[in-house]
Amino acid sequence: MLLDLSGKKALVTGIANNRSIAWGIAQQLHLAGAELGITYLPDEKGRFEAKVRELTAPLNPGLFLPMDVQNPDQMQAVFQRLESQWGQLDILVHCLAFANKADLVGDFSDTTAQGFRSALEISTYSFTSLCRLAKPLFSPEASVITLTYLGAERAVPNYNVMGLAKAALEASVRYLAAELGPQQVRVNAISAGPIRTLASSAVGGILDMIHHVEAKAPLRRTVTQQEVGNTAAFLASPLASGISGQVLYVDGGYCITGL
Ligand code: 0WD
Repeated sequence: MLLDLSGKKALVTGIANNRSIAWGIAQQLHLAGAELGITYLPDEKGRFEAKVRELTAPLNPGLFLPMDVQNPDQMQAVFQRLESQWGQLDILVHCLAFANKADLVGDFSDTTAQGFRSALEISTYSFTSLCRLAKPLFSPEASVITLTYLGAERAVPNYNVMGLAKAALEASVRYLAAELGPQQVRVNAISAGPIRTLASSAVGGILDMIHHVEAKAPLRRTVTQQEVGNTAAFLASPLASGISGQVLYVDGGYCITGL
């Protein structure tokens, strides 16, 4: 069986620029034949919108909509459009996260209640909200994908509150896989190795993390957005029809290493 997503409708969240992991995913889904819907985080001056619109134009997205996951009305509007224009959803990609910069450096115990709440609301609860809104629209054999990191299960310097958000996200994957499985919807996470992006540059010492992985990972390198995109395309396809509730590591093998 060849990887073929033609005729599938895919909603991709979290494209900020050409370094975004979501951009790598969108490109690979498009190459495999999927029709894309893109959401972007709106800002007052519309700079994000213009940048993401220009970047994604060559992929001819059938839907291009603002969605701040802290704005329930905006989220609902996306799914109303999706229902009226597409009628169903085959692939849902959740590829966004946020934590206060101050909470991504130094001592974990300094995390504020506000920082804790916003990290978990934006990075974790948004995944559950998206699945709830998409539930009536999922086609049989739909695939849901989110992005996580090893800091969910190990104490990684500076990752701090985001580690908790990712641990809760990985638990959400299991609960949502259990809930949506009877309607044949699969839910999985990709645990990516460190990649330089806008979001990761907020994590203190990200370059050191990347250099460490380059020295220690079995493949002696970190991974690319395209490699994560390839895995997302696989998970979205019938080739992965038996896989649900899993965390798949796309990290050059780093997570298996001891000393
Ligand atoms: O090393 C890395 N880059 C890794 C990233 C390793 C493993 C996992 N990940 C995860 C991230 O935690 C995240 O879940 O991959 C996902 C995508 O992150 P990215 O590609 O590294 O980051 P980026 O290109 O910045 O995209 C994340 C985007 C935001 O960008 P900024 O930098 O402006 O926060 O998430 C979006 C936004 O576009 N975003 C939101 N979207 C809707 N509503 C919101 C929001 N409230 N907040 C942030």
